[in-house]
Amino acid sequence: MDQNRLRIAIQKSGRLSTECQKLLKGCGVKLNLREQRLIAHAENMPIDLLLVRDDDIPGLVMDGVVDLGVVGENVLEETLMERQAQGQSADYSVLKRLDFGGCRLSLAVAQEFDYQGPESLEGKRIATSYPWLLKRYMDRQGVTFKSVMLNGSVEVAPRAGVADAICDLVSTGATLEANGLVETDVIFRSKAVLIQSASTLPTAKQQVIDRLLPRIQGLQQARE
Ligand code: PRT
Ligand code: ZN
Repeated sequence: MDQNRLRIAIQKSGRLSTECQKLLKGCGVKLNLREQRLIAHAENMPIDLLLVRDDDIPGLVMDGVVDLGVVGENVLEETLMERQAQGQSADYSVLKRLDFGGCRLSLAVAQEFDYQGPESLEGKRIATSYPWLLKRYMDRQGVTFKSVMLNGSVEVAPRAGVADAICDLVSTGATLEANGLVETDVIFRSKAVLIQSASTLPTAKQQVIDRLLPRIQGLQQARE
């Protein structure tokens, strides 16, 4: 990779990818994304895009492998807590909270569960992809529980007898409803954010960021 080109990590395919590409396009960045490769070079600006899984984006930024990244605050905060616990570098700064990717991380139980509050989950198994965010919330509630780590199909865990409750992302609530679950506690509210690595950038790269930011600001204002 060319050291002089600004490196931005975005989700390759998923809920954030279309919006990210739209954002860059709106900033005047011309991309050739036809071939689904790891790296895409902007044609008219010194920018290289890294197309990766969203879970990898915070680490790439915190390790200084890329200069910028767009990721959900849920993934960012979870990675931050995990890396801090493991003594890994976890520095970054948020350049902009974006107006897409909105969702909430919530606890949910089966309709027939007699839920009286987080204390109803004392000693229970909770399926989640966000064990750190869940633990922080439950610690604050003074409730101990067993975490069942699942990276997919979290919503079927109660029916499958794998867990008593779940902690998963919700946007419309349709997935919970379809699985006979009821949302009980919102534990984290999230949107996509543009983050920057903590390392000092060469002037040329910083100038590209200084050109992009007002454009992003303008795009978001236009959509309000
Ligand atoms: O492959 P990769 O690892 O990159 O993608 P992924 O499958 O891990 O993530 P993806 O594309 O599903 O989500 C990327 C990001 O979008 C998340 O980290 C959130 O920041 C944001 N986001 C916004 C959501 C949702 N809304 C959302 N509804 N992420 C996931 N969901 C899922 C949720 O997990 C549940 O399965 O959608 C379902 C619930 O939706 P509703 O509308 O039925 O409530
Ligand atoms: Zn992911």
